[in-house]
Amino acid sequence: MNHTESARFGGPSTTSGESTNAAVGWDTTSRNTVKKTFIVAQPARLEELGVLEDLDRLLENEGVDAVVLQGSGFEIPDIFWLTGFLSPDTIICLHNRGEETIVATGLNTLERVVKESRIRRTYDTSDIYVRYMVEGKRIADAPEWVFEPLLRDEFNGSVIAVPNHIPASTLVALQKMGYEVRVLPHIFEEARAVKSDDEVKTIRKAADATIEAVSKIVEVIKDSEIGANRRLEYEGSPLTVGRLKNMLDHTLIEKRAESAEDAIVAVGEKGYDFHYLGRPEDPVRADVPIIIDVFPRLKDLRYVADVTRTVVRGNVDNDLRRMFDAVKEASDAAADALRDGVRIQDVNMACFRALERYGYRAKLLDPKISEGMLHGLGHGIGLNVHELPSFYAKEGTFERGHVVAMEPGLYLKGIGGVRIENDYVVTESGAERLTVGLEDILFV
Ligand SMILES: [Mn+2]
Repeated sequence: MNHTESARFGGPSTTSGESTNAAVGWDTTSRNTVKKTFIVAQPARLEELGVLEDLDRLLENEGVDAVVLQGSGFEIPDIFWLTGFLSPDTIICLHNRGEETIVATGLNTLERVVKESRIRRTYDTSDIYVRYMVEGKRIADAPEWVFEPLLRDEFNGSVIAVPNHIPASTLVALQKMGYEVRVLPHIFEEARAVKSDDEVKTIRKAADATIEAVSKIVEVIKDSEIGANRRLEYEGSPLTVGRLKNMLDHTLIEKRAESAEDAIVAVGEKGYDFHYLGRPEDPVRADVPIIIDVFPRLKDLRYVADVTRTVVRGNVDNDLRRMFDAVKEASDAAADALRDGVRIQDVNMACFRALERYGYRAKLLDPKISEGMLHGLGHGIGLNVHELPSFYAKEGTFERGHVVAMEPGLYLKGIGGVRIENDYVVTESGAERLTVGLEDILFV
């Protein structure tokens, strides 16, 4: 009996639209596990939207028959992307090329996968997990206990791909079992690079939350009094970076979003170091650029946005104004250049040339410089803050469905930094901006 076919089509299926209505078909033909095949009425969104075709095509190009994942949806974005299952519990995914993904897990996690994920094929490992418990072991101590029956029953090929984040113990176990294992470090990231309409919609939600949070603290900076030594005061007490970040976090949490790591609030010359996060006790001052770079994740939907604004309260001298003008032009030039099929390096160059017109140089063209645009133009965004496409790719083009953050910036010693960052989805006719509703240049 072909277990794969039985798992896909053997169980009774529900056709009602109720996502919690799971029918259970029993399959006791497996040799040492009692296997339940669940057919649930969850919409298989990724399949329906054709996104999994990207993964299958990549696997085919690499000549592999399946890919295996192990971990939790919270820790491993690839697992959440493939299954829609958000949990701290470790699950094992087997994706045979061209077929529906199988999730192997047991006990109450299995029930939750059936109820909460879009997975329609499961492999019950409950009795194996009981054995781990009885013998006081964990999967890492004996991965073959679970992988041997799973692959024997559900895998018909010989070459298995694994991403870089597979546990080392599992990699070794798969090799010992005699499978040819190919490490494809970026296989899922490549598959994830082109977003579905649904994913773009979700990133737009993250973008809205981010813009609202940044807008709120820009208002606070605007409403602050300029006190002694040009330090800002808000509602009667000194305005610090810590206070601004707390306000940022409060707005985000109301939108069910939270800073993925931290946020950058860099005041004045400290912004020259474009990685400087800002310390809670840093005072917020007038007449200097304040870089606010926020890259939060939606708590439930997991996608991120990435927005930077540089705001000045008070006086803007000519040198600083010139930096803003240059960065704004670079930002617009890059956005104008971004479209389906354009070479990645051409978008970089559109940005750098705009800066050159103002006499500023880019480190990517001139590695010796210590002032100017000191970092790359941007990065893909999605379930991670930095993902494909890479703006450093020597060859390669942007494709329809890529979602990117572009963040031209200028950094001058003694002055600090000016950076503008917005998120875009690449379309056939150009770039559609997702981060809307807040001016790029903010003199308040
Ligand atoms: Mn960014």
